[in-house]
Amino acid sequence: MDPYSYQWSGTGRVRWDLGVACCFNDIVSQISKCDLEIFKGWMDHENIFSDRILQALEDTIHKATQVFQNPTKSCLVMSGCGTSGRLGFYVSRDINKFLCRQGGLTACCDYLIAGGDIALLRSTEAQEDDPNLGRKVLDQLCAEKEYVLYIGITCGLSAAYVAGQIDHCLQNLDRFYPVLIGFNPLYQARDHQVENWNQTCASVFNRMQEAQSQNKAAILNPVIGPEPITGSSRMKGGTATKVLLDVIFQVSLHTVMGDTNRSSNNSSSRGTVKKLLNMYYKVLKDIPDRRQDDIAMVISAAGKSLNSNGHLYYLGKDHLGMLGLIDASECPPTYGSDFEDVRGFLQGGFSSWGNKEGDLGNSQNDISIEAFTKHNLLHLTANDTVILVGSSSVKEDDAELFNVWKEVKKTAATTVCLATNQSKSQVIDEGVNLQINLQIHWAQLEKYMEEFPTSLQQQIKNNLMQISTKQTLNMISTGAHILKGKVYHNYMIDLKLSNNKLFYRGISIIVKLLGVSEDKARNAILRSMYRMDDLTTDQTEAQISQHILNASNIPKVLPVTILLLGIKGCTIERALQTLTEYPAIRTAFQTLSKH
Ligand code: F1P
Repeated sequence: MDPYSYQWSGTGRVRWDLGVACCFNDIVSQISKCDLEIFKGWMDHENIFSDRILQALEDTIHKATQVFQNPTKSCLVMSGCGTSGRLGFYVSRDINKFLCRQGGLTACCDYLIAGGDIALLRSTEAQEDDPNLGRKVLDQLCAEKEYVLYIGITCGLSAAYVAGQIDHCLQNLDRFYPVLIGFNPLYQARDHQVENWNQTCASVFNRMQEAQSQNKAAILNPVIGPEPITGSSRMKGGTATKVLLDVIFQVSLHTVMGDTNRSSNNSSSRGTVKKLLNMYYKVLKDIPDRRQDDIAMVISAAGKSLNSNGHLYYLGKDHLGMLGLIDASECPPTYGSDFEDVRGFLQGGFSSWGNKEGDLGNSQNDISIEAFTKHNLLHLTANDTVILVGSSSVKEDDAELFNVWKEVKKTAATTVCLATNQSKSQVIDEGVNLQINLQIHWAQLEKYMEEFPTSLQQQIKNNLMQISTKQTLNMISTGAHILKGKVYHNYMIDLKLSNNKLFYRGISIIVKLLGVSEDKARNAILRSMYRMDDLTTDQTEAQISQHILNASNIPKVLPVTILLLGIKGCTIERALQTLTEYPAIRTAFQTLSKH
């Protein structure tokens, strides 16, 4: 069996070709099928319903319960890089809000993300490579706490930042209970050398096994199969992360909120976990099935916008609106797109976003509806698509959002409503061009909900609406970039090589696509990064962190590399000229190969 056929990090097998999916409905159904592997598992690996994984989930739930019961001396920290860090932030904020709404419970969740709060909006992957930084910020955050439930998330078991933190927990097991969330088997954890460290992700994560056998750690790594777009862990990996985190909190809060038997009764807690997982399965299957045509139409509109140098904007409020910003933040690193191409705005701006560092300041990062009104509204044209995320919860008293939406509908832009709790056939919004009704069939889920108190039922419903919204937004932005030619077979061929893992991912994509050796691929990538036909010795011999520092902001590194290697005698100048004429690398490659 080829061990790489299901690996996350850049080497996944082509199971389907999203780059040429023949119609938009195909994109929806292929991504949906792929998401369901979260529950069905992959080949004969341990999946989310395997005994060991369910046990690890229950152990984590038990520890979370203890933290919620003793919030002054303990805390719960979710940490990760990129999408994993953003989802940790998102969930921690959601749970804290829930805790504050319940009498007698105290907010005690916190988050860490490599690169700090700005990384919640903009990718800053270089810091993902730094285990010492990870350790330091965790240590500082928890200095006052006697007991910490630490949940480190790294879909590919590949982030040194998280490995540094787990290492810290393993050295302080009297205070820390580490949980690792990821979706590769442990033997596929990243084993590359980490600069300035004598360990690797694999060596640290493997050490967790011993702690797990002594009930001092938990490894939550169901294997869920490759991403629809190789390595794009924002999609299925992100969704699986949110499912696991949601279930951990839903069950532990259930216990804390009254059913005290539950914490000591593993079989009933296992039953609850399975019920919840089944609800997530049903929602993630049902909505794309029922709304395939609607989602496909929006993908088509968004793709046309990106293809004609227009924009895709998400407007929203609260938790559903935040998902628009998270989806947007992932587009530049994944597809090499400009920060302005896909952007999200939130009613209330940073105060509603709720990050620790508060207002992240300058107009470029402003996420408020006011900023959208000031800088974007007036420039909307027929080339833009604007999506109101969670539209059914936007009421007239949300004056800011309500009024701006009225104005958006008067422009030539394509307007889309993404509604979550509409009744079946209700018209969502007069005057809107397209709509996707993400209404969940609650009646079918009633039997699963019965055992939960009403306030928790509402929380579970919110979480299910969130997961469905996340999935739909991922489909739209992914589909739009496929239409823009940013995907070849199922590889993202314009990703930013902005950290060690992504540098190697770039090499492996080139090796796979062009059948060249690793050395050749690396050399051509460096030529493309430095925009030089002949590299200096300093350049060829520099550490990877140096290349990233020098050249990670250079655009179209992989497209240029593909042309350099794929076309005989192609120079940097010719590659760049060709990409100006044919911005979609697929077309550029096909055109040049004919000459
Ligand atoms: C973290 C991550 C991804 C991002 C990119 C770089 O991955 O930031 O979220 O899309 O692939 O890495 P992981 O640590 O969760 O595997």
